[in-house]
Amino acid sequence: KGANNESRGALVVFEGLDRSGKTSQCGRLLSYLEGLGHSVELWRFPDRSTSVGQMISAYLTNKSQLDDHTIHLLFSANRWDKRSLMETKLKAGTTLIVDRYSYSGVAFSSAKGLDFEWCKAPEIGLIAPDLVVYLDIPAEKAAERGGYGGERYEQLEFQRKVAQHYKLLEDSSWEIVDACQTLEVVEKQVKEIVLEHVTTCQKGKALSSLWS
Ligand code: NYM
Repeated sequence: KGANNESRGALVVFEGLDRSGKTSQCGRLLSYLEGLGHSVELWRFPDRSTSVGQMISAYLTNKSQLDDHTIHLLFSANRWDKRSLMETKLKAGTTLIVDRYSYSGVAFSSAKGLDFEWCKAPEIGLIAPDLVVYLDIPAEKAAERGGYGGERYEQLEFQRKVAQHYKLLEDSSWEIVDACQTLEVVEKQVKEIVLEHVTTCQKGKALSSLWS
């Protein structure tokens, strides 16, 4: 739990291509921070449990077809649905580890050919992460990792484009971790980076908004 009433939780986002190891690393980080006595929760986007999330899930599993703009706005709406709860949790001192966020939203949709600035617009005003851990892996290497599932977007050529668009989103909140290393080495680097940021937030760093 936080050291005093003013200390807030950190918003830590994981980004990277499909099969870059985000989900494994998020799980390990969660146990680590819990073990240190922090109040921490693991979230993910898309959150498939909400009504918007179910529409997104149907789209990703090819059970429904949607215009590219429409699905982009649904992904964004899925985050807006959680914005106020996110703020409440952070202010109450809970650190949130989030598996994908607005950067996925923009990188995947703009890789399809949608205008980059248009893709960013609906994300404006969401809470800005204190830290974005980008798990960096070439699309070819990610594809070798047990192959992709059958969901939309899980194709080598498309993932290459997504990687190019992710690069355009990098800002000072990003830490790039080489995801070609072993799970254990990545885990160690992630823990060090995250702990430093959690401490900074406890010391009173203000929350800010995307994209500024
Ligand atoms: N995805 C995810 C988007 O296209 N836009 C978004 O805003 C988000 C959060 O959904 N291939 C894509 C990236 C993934 C897919 O994510 C499902 P996951 O982490 O495999 O459940």
